[in-house]
Amino acid sequence: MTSTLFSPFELNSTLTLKNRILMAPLTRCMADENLVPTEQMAQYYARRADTGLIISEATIIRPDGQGYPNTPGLFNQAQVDGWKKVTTAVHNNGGKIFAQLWHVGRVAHPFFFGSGDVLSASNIGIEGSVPRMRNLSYQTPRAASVEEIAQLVADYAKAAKNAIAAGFDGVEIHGANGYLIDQFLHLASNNRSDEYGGSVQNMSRFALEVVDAVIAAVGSDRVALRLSPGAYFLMEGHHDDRAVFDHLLQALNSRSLAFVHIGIFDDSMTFDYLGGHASDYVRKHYTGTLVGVGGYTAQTGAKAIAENRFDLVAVGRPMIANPDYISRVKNSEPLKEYEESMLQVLV
Ligand code: FNR
Ligand code: 8K6
Repeated sequence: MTSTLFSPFELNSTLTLKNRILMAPLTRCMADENLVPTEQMAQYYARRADTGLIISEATIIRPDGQGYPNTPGLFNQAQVDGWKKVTTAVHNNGGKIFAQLWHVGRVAHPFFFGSGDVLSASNIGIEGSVPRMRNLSYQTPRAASVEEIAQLVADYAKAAKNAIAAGFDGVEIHGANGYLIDQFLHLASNNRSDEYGGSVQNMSRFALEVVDAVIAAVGSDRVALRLSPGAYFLMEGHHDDRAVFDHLLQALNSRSLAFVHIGIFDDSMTFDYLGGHASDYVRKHYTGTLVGVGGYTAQTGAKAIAENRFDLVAVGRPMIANPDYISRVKNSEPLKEYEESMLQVLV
């Protein structure tokens, strides 16, 4: 029974969603050579405006946050103008859209931004190479200094302001999937001994500073956060990670965010150190609106919401395969199966 998905959901006094199905953030690597969103991207998002909320593909806050080709930015006027076309097209079709704010940290490659260091929480690198550009191996990052951390926090806030100037309804801070903020939150990538490492308070500090700066910039009603307490991508899990997330989620309870969103590919995964599914773990510790994701259909998403496991469901790959996902589900029409080859064009 999916009808519960199609009733409006009040996120807060500023934003009400027309249904409970979100378009998950999906990197498409289709921005132009200056990382400006294109007209094709505007049409692609506009076709999905009947979802309750679109979360944009991850969008870099500054040049050294880039780790994949042609990912859009939100750090100059041309990019703001490009995104304005996207948000206008979505709004004209009656939709709402948040920008996902991204810095990849140690997953960055200077190939994309010229000279300069790759920054992370610590000087702990990852193995492997940039997808689609296998000749570019990942570099050992440099631990950001306290001054550089302050600048990063300011740059997240500036990108959030740019997002609002570009017409977005809000922002989702990308704190998940092994990227910069997540690199501060996990033991495998943070061995600092200053105020940003070594204790649960210190390891949570960068994430909370970014959250607070972005809230100060655009207001808490328009700010969401994506988190991966269960390490599954570009990150190794550690038994003691849990205490960090226990602390972080408790601290987030008093921040009045629009929502927290699980960062995971398949929510049927379980994590020993979290005592089960990542979504169930966050539900237990976080009292605000929670978005579940990862392998859900409209049916299984509706069931999870009915069981109070989360409040809203985000859909990723099926949304790539089916621009008309919402009407197909509403009318019980069959869905097209997602295939990786679909990533080559914006349909
Ligand atoms: C993703 N995902 C993702 N997550 C994120 O936070 N920012 C992003 O830019 C991307 N980009 C991205 C690209 C592609 C091609 C895929 C397949 C996935 C993860 C995505 O938001 C979602 O969590 C997963 O796809 C799981 O949901 P589904 O696809 O099972 O509904
Ligand atoms: C060039 C394309 C760049 C796409 C970047 C974002 C892709 C995110 C996809 C996440 C995939 C995670 C798969 C990990 C599964 C691990 C299961 C243990």
